[in-house]
Amino acid sequence: MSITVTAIRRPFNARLLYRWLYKRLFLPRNLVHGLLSKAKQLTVREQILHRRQLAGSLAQRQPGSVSLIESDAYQLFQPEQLPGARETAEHCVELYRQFCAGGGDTEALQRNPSKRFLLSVIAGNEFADQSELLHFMVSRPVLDAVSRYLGTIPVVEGAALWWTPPNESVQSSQAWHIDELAQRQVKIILNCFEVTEDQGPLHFLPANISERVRQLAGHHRGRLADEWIEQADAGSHVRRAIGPAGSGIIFDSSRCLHFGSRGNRRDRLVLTFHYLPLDAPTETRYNLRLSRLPPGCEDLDEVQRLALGFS
Ligand SMILES: O=C(O)CCC(=O)C(=O)O
Repeated sequence: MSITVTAIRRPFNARLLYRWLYKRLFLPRNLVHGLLSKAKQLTVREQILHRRQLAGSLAQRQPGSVSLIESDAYQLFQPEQLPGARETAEHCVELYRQFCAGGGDTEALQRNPSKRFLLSVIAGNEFADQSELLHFMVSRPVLDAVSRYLGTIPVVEGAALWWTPPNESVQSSQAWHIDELAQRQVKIILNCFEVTEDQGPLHFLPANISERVRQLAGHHRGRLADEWIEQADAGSHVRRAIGPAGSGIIFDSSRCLHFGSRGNRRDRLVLTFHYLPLDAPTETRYNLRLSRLPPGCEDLDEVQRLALGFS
């Protein structure tokens, strides 16, 4: 039986409005989040309900599969724990090789002379013809774990293949921060090369420790100085996403303090993508919003299609 697949109605893109309210007018984050989420809910009420119900009816977690628990909101994983992780990492390395062969690396460095980190090899809708990678992003063990944690079937809102060359800067996401664009979201960072200590691995704190540190520091927005981690006696809780190609981390980047790409002495290549509720307040700059289901994705089930924005 053939089914008709159509792009679902998506709420309006609130990025400009969010930036204006939060960054220009400096309104409190909770207020901005609440306003924008409410406005979005009005436009897609039925879908939100459907996604919540579907998330509630998911089967129990299989022993050994990934999961996120409320208190610490992260899980490090090894390649064998996530089906397809190793192959996905290999595929990304091939894309990076093609990027370099076409001079993309030189161009990216010239375009960003003062930013030698998280340079996009591909980003956002450029994933439209990467059906293998899209399959990995919506693979059921991960999607189910995320849906249980968020209480809804989310959308894969953004994706990027990031390359970080050697650098010595400490700016922007190289300093401790949370991702401020939602109250909760789940991000995956997949190591595509083996990542060791000298490749600027992601450093992070579990959510409950992050909350304690932020409270002590009175942190509401922006970056947090390293000293606060020591002051809060949280140094021993810092974790690193180090490991072979295909290893990585799944975590709530809006609750877990983190930074990465700091002090690289060697290149690092990571695939990142993240899941947000449909009514999340705002979008990222590497937004994935596909207008039609990409060829090669016809076999996806309903939950997976919803995560890519299709009925
Ligand atoms: O891995 C990194 O370099 C940092 C990533 C990061 O901060 C983020 O994805 O929000």
